Amino acid sequence: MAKVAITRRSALVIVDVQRDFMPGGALPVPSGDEVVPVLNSYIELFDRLGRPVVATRDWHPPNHISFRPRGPWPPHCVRGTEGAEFHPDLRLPEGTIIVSKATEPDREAYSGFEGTDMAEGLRALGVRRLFVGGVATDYCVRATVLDGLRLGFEVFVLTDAVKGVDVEPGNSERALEDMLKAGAVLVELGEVVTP
Ligand code: VGL
Ligand code: ZN
Repeated sequence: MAKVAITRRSALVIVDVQRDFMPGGALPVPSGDEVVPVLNSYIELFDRLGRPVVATRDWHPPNHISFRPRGPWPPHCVRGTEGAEFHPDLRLPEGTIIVSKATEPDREAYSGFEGTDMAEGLRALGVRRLFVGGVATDYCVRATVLDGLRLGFEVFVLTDAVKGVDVEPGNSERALEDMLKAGAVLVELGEVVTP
């Protein structure tokens, strides 16, 4: 098993672990809540090492372009609503950097880098290596990982801490292949080592 180190220049990026993406929410990711305990394990590791933890959140205005009938999705993660809250069992540490995205009515933004200052914020902290988990594998995780690579970060995808929507069967598998092809590395908890 390949080992991957949480270096001094590493950060954990948790994508959109919000109530509306969980079973029972407005746009549920099947078994989406299963990422929560695994992410809590990663959070503990990063927090113990004093490495940054970033949590992105979909933070839509009520008339967002991605909502029917303008877009493909039911209304979800409307800023300030209960559905937009992080999963209550996600143990985000004090000092978590929260990145709100897709906040403009007429612009879709699946990536946590799109229209935000996440790249600048991470670079200012000296971060070069990202460990990315969350939902959905085939949308916001994929877009965030591909953007991270394009922006010059090393990106490790936490395969045991992501879940996809799979509107078409296989979409999450294909998304992981796309990330691999673009240069991402797939890892799981047992492969992550601390210095
Ligand atoms: C997402 C669909 C719509 C995601 C966000 O977080 O993956 N998917 N908005
Ligand atoms: Zn959305």
